[in-house]
Amino acid sequence: KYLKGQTVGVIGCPFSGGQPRGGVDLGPLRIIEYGLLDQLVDLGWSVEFDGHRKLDKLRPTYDPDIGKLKQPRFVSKVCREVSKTVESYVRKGQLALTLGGDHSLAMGTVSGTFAVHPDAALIWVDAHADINTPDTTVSGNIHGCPVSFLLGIAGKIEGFSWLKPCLKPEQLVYIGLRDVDPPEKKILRQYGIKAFSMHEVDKYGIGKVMEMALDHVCPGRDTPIHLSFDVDGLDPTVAPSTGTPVRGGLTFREGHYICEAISETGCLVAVDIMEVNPTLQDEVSIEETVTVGCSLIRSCLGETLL
Ligand code: Z70
Ligand code: MN
Ligand code: MN
Ligand code: MN
Repeated sequence: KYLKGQTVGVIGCPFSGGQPRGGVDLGPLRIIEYGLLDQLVDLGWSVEFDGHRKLDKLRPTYDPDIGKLKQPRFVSKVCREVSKTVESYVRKGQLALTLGGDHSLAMGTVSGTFAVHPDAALIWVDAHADINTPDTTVSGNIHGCPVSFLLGIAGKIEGFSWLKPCLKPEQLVYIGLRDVDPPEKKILRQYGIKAFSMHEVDKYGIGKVMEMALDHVCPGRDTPIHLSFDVDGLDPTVAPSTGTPVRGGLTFREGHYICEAISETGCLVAVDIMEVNPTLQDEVSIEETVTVGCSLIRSCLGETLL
């Protein structure tokens, strides 16, 4: 509906500046090494990939905290560059596929999509709500804050003036939440943001949850969709190699069903696969996590079981 043909633009974002652990910047390289691009070609897609973004060169020499926020100028510069890249792919009618990297990158990816489709829907799959503001964050890690910046409730932060509020609360739906900070719960309630936590996934099943989630943000099944998928939304037994695993997450099939149901709408315009850290856990866990990342992407791009 919104894509011209079947071309996917792959944006490798080796970046870890939104949180303290190294290694998540190696996620995109491992996913590509694993053979993702060939898999997408086998699915019938034309693939455009001109190498991983050179993001480290954007690191400022001096980047003191702003309030509690850590590495704010670095995160801002990287997200600004990623935003332009995603925007250019989406504007060409290509599916923009971003490989993270930590989830602060979503300030860039989502703003890029919404620059082309201001009426788009954002489906955020995560254990975490990532909606802390610069005031409410305890950790100061910006990967816990991107949604507040996109909504325009983060206040004015030096260096982030390029990022205009682009997301309205009713354009957003969460799936998989189970580790939400008290001030984040307050924000979700205050803005009436639709969220299907693991409690709702247990109660209704993933089939009904996806129907309700899509009814909320994509009621006529004709709204462009941006899917931002943090692999820690999956259970740690399914995706162990991630910085902040939280027990009680989505099963392998629930994660894939989310991607399949979104793919079936024909409305998907952008996908982020975030927080794969191929330096955490043992080699088997790493391979499992990279493998599941690739198969989620294939489900998004139309792979079916039959
Ligand atoms: C916490 C914070 C977070 C991912 C951790 C955690 C946020 N709410 N997000 N891991 N992917 O620091 O704001
Ligand atoms: Mn996240
Ligand atoms: Mn539009
Ligand atoms: Mn998370």
